[in-house]
Amino acid sequence: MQTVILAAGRGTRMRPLTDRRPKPMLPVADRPLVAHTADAAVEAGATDITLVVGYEADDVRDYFGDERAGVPVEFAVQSEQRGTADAVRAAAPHLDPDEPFVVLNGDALYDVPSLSTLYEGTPAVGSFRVDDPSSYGVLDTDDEGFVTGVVEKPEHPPSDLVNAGAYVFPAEAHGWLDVDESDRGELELTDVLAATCEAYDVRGVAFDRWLDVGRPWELLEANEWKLGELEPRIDGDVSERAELDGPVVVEEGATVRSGVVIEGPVLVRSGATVGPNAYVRGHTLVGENAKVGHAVEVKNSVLMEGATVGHLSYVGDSLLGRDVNFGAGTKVANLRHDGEPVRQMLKGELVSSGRRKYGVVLGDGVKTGINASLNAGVRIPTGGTVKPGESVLYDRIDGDGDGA
Ligand code: TTP
Repeated sequence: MQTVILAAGRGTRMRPLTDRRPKPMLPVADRPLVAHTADAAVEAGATDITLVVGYEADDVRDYFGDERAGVPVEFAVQSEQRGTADAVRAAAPHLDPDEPFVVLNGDALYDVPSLSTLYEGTPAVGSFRVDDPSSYGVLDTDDEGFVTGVVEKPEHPPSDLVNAGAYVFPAEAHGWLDVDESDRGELELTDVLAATCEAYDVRGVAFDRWLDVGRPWELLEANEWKLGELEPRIDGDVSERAELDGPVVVEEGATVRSGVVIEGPVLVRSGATVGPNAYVRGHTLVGENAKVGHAVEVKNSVLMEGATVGHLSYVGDSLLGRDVNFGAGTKVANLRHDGEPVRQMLKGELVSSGRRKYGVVLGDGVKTGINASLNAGVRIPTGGTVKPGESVLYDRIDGDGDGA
């Protein structure tokens, strides 16, 4: 079925990681986030893919080219982010108006068997069961279990099924894309779904696994998921005196030196070096050309391309942007003394990450001096510096808050 993947978002909640790249291009294990969406779509039955791009569009274009696993890929530009219905409207010239179409959010991970079930019939909407749906769009259903609509952030949720941003629309819906602006000033795909629910019995397909990747800690969760699925493989240069336990992938061109202990799931990408004498623990991505040096411990973290943690450092539950450089002895805190979930500033508000263990989010090119210490939940902007011996207790993005 023809498939539209929405990848035009600015990803402001992911700042500073999205200062220079669109959110769908953030790394999740061995490929960008949106590549997981596209690959799941191909496996589920996409016959052609239109990627809607906007912010930093060339990054997405350059990565995909004109096909993915034999399925043709085209690009539609949404120049202004006016909402998800507007994004699909931008894709319309690439679609066959006489055929149904699938729409997927390009910043979500879907499990393939569930997505395949979604592709099996028209119309349908994907959902995911959560304990507290009140902060999501929640599906309302009739007595027969068909979806009647989506209620945004309801005080009294009509079900525990949240909208997973995955839809199969009938051909008629091509004519229903001109929706009115919603209360929050956007042109929303849920209004196209509402029109579809009026005309059709819409199936709700509950996904077994799903993850919306909108906030920085969700990028850690996405990597936890996808690193856990990697098949162990050693193509790089690994010292006989290194110890690799559990699922570990060392790509061709990567080096693991003596005295290193790696506990998978861990992916060491091409050009990266680990060690000597480093300890890399589960769910860590050591990105292309990144370096983890002597007496460094890294746990449950993402080191993007070229990030360097050279000597005597601890990095836990953290996201390090491209070419970040840690001075010797830099330490990251990832736990509050009161054991409460670590909080982080997001769009001017202090938000709970829901994680007891959560470290820092550093923009591309951040440099720390020797013996710097970084408090749990702190973000440092792209190109930011931390002085030697400095303790960064509070968030540094736009001065938008005073606490972590
Ligand atoms: P959101 O997560 O709501 O928006 P975003 O990605 O810009 O993130 P943030 O709120 O942090 O700024 O978007 C959901 C999906 O829809 C995502 O895949 C991006 C896509 N999208 C578009 O392609 N065009 C749009 O106009 C909007 C609003 C979203």
